[in-house]
Amino acid sequence: MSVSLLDSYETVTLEDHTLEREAESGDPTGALSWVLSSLGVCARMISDTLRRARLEDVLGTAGQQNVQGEEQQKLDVIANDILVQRLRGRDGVVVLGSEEDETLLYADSTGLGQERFAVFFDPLDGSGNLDVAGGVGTIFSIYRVLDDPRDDYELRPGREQLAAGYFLYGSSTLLVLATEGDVSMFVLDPAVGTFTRVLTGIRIPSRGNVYSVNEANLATFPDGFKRYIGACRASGASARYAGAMVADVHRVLLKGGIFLYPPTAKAPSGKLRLMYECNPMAKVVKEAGGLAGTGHGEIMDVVPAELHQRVPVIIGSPENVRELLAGL
Ligand code: AFP
Repeated sequence: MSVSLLDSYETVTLEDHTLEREAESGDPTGALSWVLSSLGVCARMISDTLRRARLEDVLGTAGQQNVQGEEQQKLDVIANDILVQRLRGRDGVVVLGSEEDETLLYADSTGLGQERFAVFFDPLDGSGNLDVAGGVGTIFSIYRVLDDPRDDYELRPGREQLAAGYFLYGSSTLLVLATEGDVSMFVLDPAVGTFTRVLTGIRIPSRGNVYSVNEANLATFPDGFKRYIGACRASGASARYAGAMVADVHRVLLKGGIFLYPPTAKAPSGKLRLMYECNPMAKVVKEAGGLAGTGHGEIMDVVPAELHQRVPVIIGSPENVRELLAGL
């Protein structure tokens, strides 16, 4: 009997996966795969920088605030520079929108096969966790650009996202990628340097017993949210809150439950940003069979008025989200 070792080497990388999906969708130009591969390189660079941050003394604040008046960490600035520099030079990427930059950035790119993209990102979500080695992530959202953007690109609702996802820099570095009809997960293999697919066709559990919310703000939540959280407590549900949307939504995606950031007295329109936090997370969760709303409709239906717009967020397993919405 001959022994074949080939099966153990049959891995699917991020690039294999995206090329496969592009071919299936009848668009085998490889243009999107080119952008995702570039994001993968950025994530490897960010991941490496994070793992060495304490050794290289790049923790702590950068001594400046971002456009939203939030204290920037040195690593927020580094992660943003990595993404902007690499993506700006990538064929096909013509518009960039970052949490750390005040306005949209435009790149002069022709595009592979004339495919052109706008990419939005939160370079380092949860950066308040950096000093304590907690989970942080990079969130991204990609749109196809149809018209010539030349300095007046019109922001589009999340429903038009072509692909979205996040890198989570936790005990391992992983990527969750949502494309039309699929959510897949990849783990960075540090020895080989590739994102290797470990799960595909991810489905969120229809219900979960975890709720994830900053309960310190409870007193100023609207009444419907207060009642829902009271019901969660009474039902024996567990609370989990990492303070990084990436880490909290990732738990909900795999184990079920609900993640919330309701309006508060401090942030009456919600705290989390539509274009590079809520829309991409909504796409991931919805493509996996979950729900994502603002309390007044679907997140991905919101027509954006500006790059840094904030919205309230209710996201997670369909039964949990429906229960909350029914009581609002
Ligand atoms: P930072 O990136 O400034 O740490 O903010 C993280 C975040 O945008 C999101 O990832 C968290 O879910 C949320 O803010 C935490 O906010 P609170 O500290 O108000 O709970």
